[in-house]
Amino acid sequence: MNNKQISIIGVPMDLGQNRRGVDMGPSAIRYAGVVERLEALGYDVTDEGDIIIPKDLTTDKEMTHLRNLEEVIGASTNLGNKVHDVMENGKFPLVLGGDHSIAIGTLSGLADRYQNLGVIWYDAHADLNTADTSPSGNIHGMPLAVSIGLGHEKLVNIRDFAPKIKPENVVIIGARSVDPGERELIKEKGIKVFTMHEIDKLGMTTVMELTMNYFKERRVDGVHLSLDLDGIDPLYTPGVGTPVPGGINYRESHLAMEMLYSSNMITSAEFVEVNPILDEKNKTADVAVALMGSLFGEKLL
Ligand code: HAR
Ligand code: MN
Ligand code: MN
Ligand code: MN
Repeated sequence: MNNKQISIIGVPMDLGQNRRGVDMGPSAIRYAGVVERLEALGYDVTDEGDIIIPKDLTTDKEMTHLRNLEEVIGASTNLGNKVHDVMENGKFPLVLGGDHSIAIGTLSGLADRYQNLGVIWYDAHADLNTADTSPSGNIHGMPLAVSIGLGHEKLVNIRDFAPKIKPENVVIIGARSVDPGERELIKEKGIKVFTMHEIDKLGMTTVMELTMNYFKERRVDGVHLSLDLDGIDPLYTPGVGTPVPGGINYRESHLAMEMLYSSNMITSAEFVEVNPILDEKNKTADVAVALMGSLFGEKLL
């Protein structure tokens, strides 16, 4: 990691889905010792505190295909502005979620700095739904679609420009629950996906080498890691709202983070979907912090 200065941004957001508790994710990750862990590696860490999340004022929750749309727009804009400011100050943005809808805000803040940003989407899901294809109306199933410019106009145009990223600069890793509309979009846009099938077949080492070579070929000017804790098998990270069995295991995930560290490619990161209410003794936040350790250069020996 070239940048030795990290800014932590908490996003206590739970309005992108309908299970309570994921708003406590940033607290759980702080409690698991994120600041101390990164400081021990020699980083200068600033905790910027939490983004303000507008209060959920919607009464007709079942009436909309975009649950809590206005609040998500407000929070995403606040987060995007904050991420932008952190980068202006030359610091590495490390965003703690919160549900995955926050990626809309994070990417909106990164996008005016990086013209050709690569994105790793480490997730059981593709998060490529729009209001038309979503089975749930939950915006946390939509952030990748929104960021490539597809979906509700107000979401797509957060911070007044679109799209934020190019579909051909995205690599999804760990997918195993993909909706029909998402599958079509992946084909149509040629989005690179390493499903669990490829991870099993090729092994994580090859998957990460292919990912990094792909970004080099695309000549990206930065790489954002968007890590949804449900990408990992729920055996290790049970504290997530939408667990899917058959996921990436603990050591494979560490290997992936270690290889990203060695590649020197990562320029920002977010860790999302930690829900301490659904967890077992803060296990999921502990895994998140352990993975951050590897991402930022922790060695076994
Ligand atoms: N694909 C489903 C939907 O759109 C489930 C989304 C699941 N949630 C997440 N995102 N945690 O990765 O509703
Ligand atoms: Mn996700
Ligand atoms: Mn700017
Ligand atoms: Mn997910």
